[in-house]
Amino acid sequence: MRDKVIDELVAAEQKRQTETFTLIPSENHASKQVLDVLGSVFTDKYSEGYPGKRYYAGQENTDKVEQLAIDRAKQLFGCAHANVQSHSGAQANEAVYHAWLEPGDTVLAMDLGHGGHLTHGHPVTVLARQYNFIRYGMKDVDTGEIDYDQIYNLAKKHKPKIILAGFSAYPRELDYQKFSEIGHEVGAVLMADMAHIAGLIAGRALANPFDHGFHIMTSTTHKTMRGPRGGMILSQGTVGNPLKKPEKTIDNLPTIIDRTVFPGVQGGPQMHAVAGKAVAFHEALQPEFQDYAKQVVTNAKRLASELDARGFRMVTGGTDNHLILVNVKQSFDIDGNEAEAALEKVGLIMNKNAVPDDPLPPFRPSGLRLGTPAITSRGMKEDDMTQIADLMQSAIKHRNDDKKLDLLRAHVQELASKLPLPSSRT
Ligand code: DSN
Repeated sequence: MRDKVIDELVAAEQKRQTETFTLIPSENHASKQVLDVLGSVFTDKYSEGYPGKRYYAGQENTDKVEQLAIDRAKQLFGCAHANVQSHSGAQANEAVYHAWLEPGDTVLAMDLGHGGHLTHGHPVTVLARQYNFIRYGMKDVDTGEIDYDQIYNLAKKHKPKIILAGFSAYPRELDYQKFSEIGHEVGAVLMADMAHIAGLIAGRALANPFDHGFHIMTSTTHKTMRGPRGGMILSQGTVGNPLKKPEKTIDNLPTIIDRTVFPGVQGGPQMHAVAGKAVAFHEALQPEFQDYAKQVVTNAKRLASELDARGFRMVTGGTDNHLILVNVKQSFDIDGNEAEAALEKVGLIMNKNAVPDDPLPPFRPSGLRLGTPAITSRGMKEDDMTQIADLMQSAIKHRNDDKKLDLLRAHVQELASKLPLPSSRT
């Protein structure tokens, strides 16, 4: 018997997404084909191993699907190797650490409070029990300048095995060349966690760490990549046979990584997700995707300047990518929860977030994080950012006036009705 309750919840979620604007910077709207493939018969198949080297029969189609995903990822990012089996960005990072590090080895990574990610060694993670994480941060939170002298000094002192560039709440470009020079001087593997901006790199809107001597890039496939939820690991080096244990060298990273993903930390890959990744990479290889990636950044920059003009104080003063971090405590003397709730009432969906060295606790932080990947997928251009900024300002100003909030919500719904989700376009 069909589960009508879940059918109704899917329909309700479709309606919620259609009638609101998603401004959470790590969310996006996948295409119809990505959604179709995720619900395909590939979900039924076990494919432990890699194309041509499987532990189960019946792989004539899965082998082709995975090889296409691998080849397209390599083409998009200009690298020698791609592992598309990681179930998430967190698992991709975990696999890289286990591939290259011995217990107790040191990783130099960005502090969570300055924009890094939990998997970059936050003390609450299991990873922090196994490895020694040293953290760097911004020199100046008003400009977002990373303290490269601090990174150099920490690298000389602690001799990290991995130097990690990457973030989940940092609105500026990183200087990959500087990371690379430091990493090569101390003999560290250079790893870029590009989960947030991989689509912007693939779309040539932002710099590619591989152009600056990085060895490894990890990412999710659902954020700016606009594909299915999942992860991937890209690397340089020589691709070898993952069934044979190679010597631990930088050149052998591709093989070491493959062996660590499977059988090291995962069992069967989720072939419906791998097929969805292949579709998303195909979409990202089209010329229109470059227009999309550039528009995401143009929209974010314009939104930042419109917000600035309305009294929103932003960490680093603006943005170079898709992401904006507002200090709502400093701007309006409210916390991130109050701002998030008021904006949700009018149909603008974003998330509370800590600001650097936040005096408030993580569940009630001072900041609000937002971004433009999803609204750009719905077709918004830079001139539309004025309306978004106006609506945000009004929602915060009238946060205790339910009647006014209802009127604003009706206005958002009307705007949203003209911009259908990409998956519902024919
Ligand atoms: N949850 C993701 C984000 O929102 O940035 C990172 O893991």
